[in-house]
Amino acid sequence: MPNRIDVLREKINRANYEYYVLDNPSISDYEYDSMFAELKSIEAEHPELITPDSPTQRVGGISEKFAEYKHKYRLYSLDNTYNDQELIKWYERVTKECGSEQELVCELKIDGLAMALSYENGIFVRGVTRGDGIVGEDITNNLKTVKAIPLKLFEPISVDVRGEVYMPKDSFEKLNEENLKNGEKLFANPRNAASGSIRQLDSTITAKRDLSFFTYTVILGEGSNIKTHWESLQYIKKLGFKVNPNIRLVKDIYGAIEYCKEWENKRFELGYATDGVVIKVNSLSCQQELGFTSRAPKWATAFKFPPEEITTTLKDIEWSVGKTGAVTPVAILEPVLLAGSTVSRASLHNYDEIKRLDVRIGDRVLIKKAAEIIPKVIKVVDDENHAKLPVYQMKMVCPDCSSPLEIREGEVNLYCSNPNCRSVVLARLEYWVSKEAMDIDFVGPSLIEQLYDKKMVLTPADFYKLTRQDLMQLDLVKEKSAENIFTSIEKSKSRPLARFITALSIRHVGKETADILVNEFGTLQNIRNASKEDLARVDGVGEKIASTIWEFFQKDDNIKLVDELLFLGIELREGGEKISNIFEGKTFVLTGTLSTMTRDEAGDKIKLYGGKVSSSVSKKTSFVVAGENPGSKLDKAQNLGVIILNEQEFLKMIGG
Ligand code: 0OW
Repeated sequence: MPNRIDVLREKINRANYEYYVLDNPSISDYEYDSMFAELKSIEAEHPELITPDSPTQRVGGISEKFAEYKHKYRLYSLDNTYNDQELIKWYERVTKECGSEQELVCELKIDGLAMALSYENGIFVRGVTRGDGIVGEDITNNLKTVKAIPLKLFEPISVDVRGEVYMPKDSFEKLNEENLKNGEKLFANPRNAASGSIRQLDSTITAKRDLSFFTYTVILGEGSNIKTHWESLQYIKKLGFKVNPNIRLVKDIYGAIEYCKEWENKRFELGYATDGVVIKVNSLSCQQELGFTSRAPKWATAFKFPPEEITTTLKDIEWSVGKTGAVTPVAILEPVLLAGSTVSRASLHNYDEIKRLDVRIGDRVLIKKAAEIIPKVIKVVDDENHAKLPVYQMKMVCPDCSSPLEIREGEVNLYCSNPNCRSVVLARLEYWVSKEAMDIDFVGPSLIEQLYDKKMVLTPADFYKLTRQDLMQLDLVKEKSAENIFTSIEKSKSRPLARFITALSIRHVGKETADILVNEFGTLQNIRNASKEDLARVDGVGEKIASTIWEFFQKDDNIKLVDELLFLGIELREGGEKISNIFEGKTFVLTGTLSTMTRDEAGDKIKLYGGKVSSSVSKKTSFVVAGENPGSKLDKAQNLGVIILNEQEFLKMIGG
């Protein structure tokens, strides 16, 4: 006779299954809550009776960090196709290899994060992020909070499954509304929100994020009599997992193409973000014959939906002043849902683009979002409304300080002519402290505005004159944060020379050009003394950038700034920053998210070992270091035969 605690567990797990897996609850929230409360109180009296599959065990504690875990079975990526022709080509390779026509299974490609789940005797024992497909992070506690992941299967078997953790769209909107209210950063899309939520060190935060999970792969043992992927999906459902209800078995590629066309628009009605369709050969023996490339199965392909376009109204054009004084236009739009997120601003690039498009305030405009970057205005919807609107006139004055704007030879941008323009100075100061520059924590835009408006910081050198007492004069800065800010500024005094050069906001000189200059000249003094010709001769610099660099170091204000920074104790890790030359002559490209360091930190390490870092893959690339969720750079490296390193292999090369 099962005791009360077993009955409660069974009922609550069943209720979770019906609610989170079947989307079809059979009991009220009230009934659920009272059973849950009863179970918690019994377990509180008899903690020795608690079992890992008890529904009360879904909210763990706080982890220090996530342990790495080497997957027992590798998690593969997917090759992409973008149109019917490519799909047909893929299918022809499949039928050529496997002989006759092949049935295919179509699955919506959930835009979330791939996870590997392990069960022992029906109990959930481990959940690991995909990582680089070979090594991931053990986030079992966090995954336990995802109620669509069963803690106990309907069969007491030991099995491994894979699926996608994701955040439903309405949970994403709700989370962003909360973050907006609390002045916290907003997530760009549900996938980023899911990523930020599932990798919380405090799983009680994860538990509040309303994540879900679709399962799509089960690793079948040798003895399995399952012959097709479709059957495996039914089996996954039978075990108690949530399988996407829109899967479809089709007889050939034309059925798959039809499915893709149907869902290209229907997907916006779904409660979760998708970015394409995954098409898989149904026959497992044919899958076996086809096998894998180095990163993806040949028996599956991802059809990617085209980046979306949508029409909305142009309400206004705002001009913002950047760190180089460039004044760029931003379209203020009637908010609209695009590619899974609400869009209210889009790029108009520059004044020439405004004239080329002939956009007018009040126009209906078509906007498009490629990859994950800010949407852009594609064209005006040329209708009778457009003809009635006045042509847009740009007031040729800076939107911030009203100084006249200047057009510089060979430039499309307009520039504020006032070097002391508040917006320009603030943008420069913000850039100085940014991650890719001097990387100063605890100093954000609002603090910089306070420091500037109180005339405590007008140039980057002024940061290094601040005392703790100065900082405590600022609003909301108490002793502890004054200490954090002061220490963080002090720490930034010893950064690699390339970061210092980057931080100076020299026009056209970002991280990559700064690296080139340091590799070439070795010390700041050599760069300051270099002639225009010396600079122009450097591969990757050229005439135009050479003159902006040379002019920068001729200007009195800049000479004074650099001398003052050095006087205030900035110690640049110059030529001697190379601690070995193992990477001499080697060029690296970094892609994806590394788990043990940021990409900037990895870049600094590569330079410490005499290597160079580039942002694009070419035949000259020596290595591509691929972290989690690598982008198209990995595909390009693959096609060019560039050596691909995962994070572990990279760390081994630097003795990490
Ligand atoms: N995101 C998905 C999805 C799916 C795996 C099996 C072998 C290689 C891919 O909905 N429905 N099916 C698969 O099948 N993968 C998916 O997502 C992949 C996993 C890794 C990168 C993509 O997110």
